Amino acid sequence: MTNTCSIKLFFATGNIHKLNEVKPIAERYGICLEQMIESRAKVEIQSSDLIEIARYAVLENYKLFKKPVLVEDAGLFIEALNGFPGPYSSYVYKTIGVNGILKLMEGVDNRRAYFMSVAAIVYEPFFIIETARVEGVITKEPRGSGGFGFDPIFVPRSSKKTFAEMSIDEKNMYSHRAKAVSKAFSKLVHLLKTYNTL
Ligand code: ITT
Repeated sequence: MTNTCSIKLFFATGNIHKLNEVKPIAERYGICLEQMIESRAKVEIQSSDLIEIARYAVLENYKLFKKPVLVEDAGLFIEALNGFPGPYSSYVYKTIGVNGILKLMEGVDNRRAYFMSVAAIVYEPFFIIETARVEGVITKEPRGSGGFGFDPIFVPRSSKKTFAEMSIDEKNMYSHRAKAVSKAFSKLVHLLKTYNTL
């Protein structure tokens, strides 16, 4: 790992919280992240597979902008709801939201759930895709005001706090996103070193 910024990556996301979470992790690998602010920052397809969504988005962004690009796609998978909302998390959050999920979970004892993240990078000539998940439980009430999305109702295993009750650094110690992007950044640095481009 290095502390200087020797690699630049454009993060294709419309979500500033994701950028704020990933930036400090990228810096540890000597990677400077810049948000891709062009109007088609994130090209999405509807698919039931997060890996397919991330792969398509990163390749489309690279084709359009010809810049080294990172895409990170995530979803919440609730066991008692057969993995719902999963790849539809964004739409479900915008429509029924946190309270809608809590309503669907009323009277349900099995609160187990996980977040999954897929981090995909195109950095010519390399294509990297890494996944990670964090297991946890869905609370009965929303708690905390930090973070975004379903953070107020998710408690990762071995913590008592919801993601929304944590600082960014604390969330990054547990999160699906921190794990997936760390794996992808580590692989990128390794490839660049191996091929003497760093
Ligand atoms: P992009 O522009 O990067 O696509 P997004 O907000 O649409 O940003 P995702 O597609 O990765 O993000 O995630 C889909 C939804 O899943 C997101 O809107 C949240 O509601 C939820 N989600 C994903 N990661 C989360 C996290 O770390 N904490 C809470 N909710 C999360």
